[in-house]
Amino acid sequence: ATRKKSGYELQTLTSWLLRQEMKGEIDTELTIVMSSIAMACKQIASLVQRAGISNLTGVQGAVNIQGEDQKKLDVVSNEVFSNCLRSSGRTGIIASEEEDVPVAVEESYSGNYVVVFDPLDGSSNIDAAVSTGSIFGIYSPNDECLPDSDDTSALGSEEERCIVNVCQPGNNLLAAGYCMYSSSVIFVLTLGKGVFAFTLDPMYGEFVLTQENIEIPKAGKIYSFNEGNYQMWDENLKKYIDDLKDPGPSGKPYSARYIGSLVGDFHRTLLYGGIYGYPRDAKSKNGKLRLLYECAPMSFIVEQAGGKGSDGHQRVLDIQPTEIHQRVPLYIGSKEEVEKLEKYLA
Ligand code: AHM
Ligand code: MG
Repeated sequence: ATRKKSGYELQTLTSWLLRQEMKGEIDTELTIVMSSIAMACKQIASLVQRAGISNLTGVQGAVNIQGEDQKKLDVVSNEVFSNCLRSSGRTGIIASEEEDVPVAVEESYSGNYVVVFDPLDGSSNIDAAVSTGSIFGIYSPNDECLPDSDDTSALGSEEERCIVNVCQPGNNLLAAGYCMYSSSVIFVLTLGKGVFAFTLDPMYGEFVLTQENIEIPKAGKIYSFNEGNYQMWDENLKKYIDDLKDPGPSGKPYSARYIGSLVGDFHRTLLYGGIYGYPRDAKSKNGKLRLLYECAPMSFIVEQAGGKGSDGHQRVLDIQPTEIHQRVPLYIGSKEEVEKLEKYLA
């Protein structure tokens, strides 16, 4: 018999995950990994909100592998994320934007899942209290590189094995999501069956389900590119952007919106429609964004919402990574908008 729903019933992320587990959509292990990620995001949300107060902003001095200044909060967020995943006891390998190479979780803690993440993306926004976010993707171990016998020597070092496990195409993702630290803290998740959003209720300290089966508008007249790079772009891309600005018969050109935070720019695109792009240019032949923990998880989410994620020529999810910190151009958003751009680049 179906019980009448009381007006006071909130669906929290925890109860939603347990329901997915009962329905057989995910196993217990993945439920635990997801919960530990949610816990990490709550901790990072609190760190970001208190950043100015706790004097956590500013450069720590170290430069990460991509040659960028590492902010204190990036480092702290990376530790928070790694610690939560380790203590879940269900993660085998983790790869982070902030670490040079993926690492195997120590034997006593380790489980199966492979988790890729960017613990604090868009961190140049922190000092001005503008939106940032965390991005993650979860894979099963890559069977092709699992040892058939006890002889693991053929597989090379532990580091090599970790890299093979992590370098999987987005098509293999089991789950992906992000948490946006903005005027609200919003956790967006897909387990491969639709996209769901949960808002952190500061009163309860819990993520509460606020949007089910999100669908991105088929088209949308907002474009989100760092146009400061215009002079360095390919001619066909310049033509595309010029055409978006043409008011045409309707008298209404596209609107420009750019936060400089992938999570924030993506979240707006998901809800309002339009296109976000980070193209290749004369200086960076593969653009800026990282395939594994930025472009692939976002592409999985957008496809689950009925949109598209492309490198300009092919689906991002079809790209086989060859390196952990590989960059690819990214064009993501409403289906019709991404297809229109692909025609210009063809
Ligand atoms: P980060 O991982 O170093 O924070 O860089 C990624 C960020 C994205 O969030 C954002 O979309 C992009 O870099 C903005 O780059 P730019 O400042 O070149 O426009
Ligand atoms: Mg990043």
